[in-house]
Amino acid sequence: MYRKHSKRILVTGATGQIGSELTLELRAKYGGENVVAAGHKRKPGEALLSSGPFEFLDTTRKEDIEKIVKEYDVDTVYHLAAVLSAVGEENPQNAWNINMGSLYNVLEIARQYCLKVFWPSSIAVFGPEAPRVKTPQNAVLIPRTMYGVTKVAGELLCNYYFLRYGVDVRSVRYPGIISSETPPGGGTTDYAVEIFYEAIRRRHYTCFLRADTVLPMMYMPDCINAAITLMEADPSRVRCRTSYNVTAMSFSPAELVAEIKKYIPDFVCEYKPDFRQKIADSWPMSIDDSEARKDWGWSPKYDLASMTRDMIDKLSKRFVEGRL
Ligand code: AKB
Repeated sequence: MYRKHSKRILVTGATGQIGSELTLELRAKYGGENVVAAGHKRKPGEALLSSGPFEFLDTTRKEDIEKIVKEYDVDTVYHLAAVLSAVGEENPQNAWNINMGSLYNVLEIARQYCLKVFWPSSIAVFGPEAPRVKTPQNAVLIPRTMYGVTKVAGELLCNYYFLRYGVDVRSVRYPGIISSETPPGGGTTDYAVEIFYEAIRRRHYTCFLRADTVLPMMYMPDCINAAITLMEADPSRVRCRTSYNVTAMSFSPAELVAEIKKYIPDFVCEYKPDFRQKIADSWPMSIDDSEARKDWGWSPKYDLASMTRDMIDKLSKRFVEGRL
């Protein structure tokens, strides 16, 4: 069931927060023409369009995914298309249909065409019954959001396809992802990206979480590195086929504000918690990722200080150039 060399990769959700940067990294590594970006935006960004093939794709339509897999002779899929936690609570039925429907389609196609699959799970698999500090890999999974429900069901489905059909599917449970290129959409951890844009543009931000809400987070270079390192690991090192805990740092909005103020001293943050507070309160504050470190050498590079420095540096340059 394992193919030795990846030659053609399909990235679904390629116009999203993770997809837009992961696709470029995969193209740099494997060649632009070998990485097909697929998304549901009719007009993706210039960087995606000019560096390799782009296909419009609705991942709930199995035949459309299959068409791309056949046309490009795809052997590896990074399946990122999904509805996130906050948007998922606005329309849980839609979140179930998109998240589960598209994963099921990808796994079925992987079974039929012998594909290797990367699929991101999330810290949203945990609920209040799990220990909230240093949440272990095998803690109880009773999420309170539909997004979390789809991630738990998705992990079980991945494990099933591995055990039953030998599909080489690999997954990590991402914490909140902070990035400078494409903003996230519809997550509970999105404040940690929005705050940088608003700090630079307006010196003011209204945060939708309480000042003391600690959540696990990761900077985009580490997020990409986790996906590619896991996908390149020898199969014998991938002992977990549900999903690996991974993390890089944990902080609260107040701690992030203090770090940003080192660069923008007159920055002011107000706090007006909304429905997302309840979601955040049901999630871990920190994650134990020792199994990922032990099994396939996971090791993040960025902490709160180095991530903040890099974000401020990148976004300030764009602001000065009038591109923010
Ligand atoms: C979200 O906030 O929904 C995501 C996640 C933690 O999976 N960023």
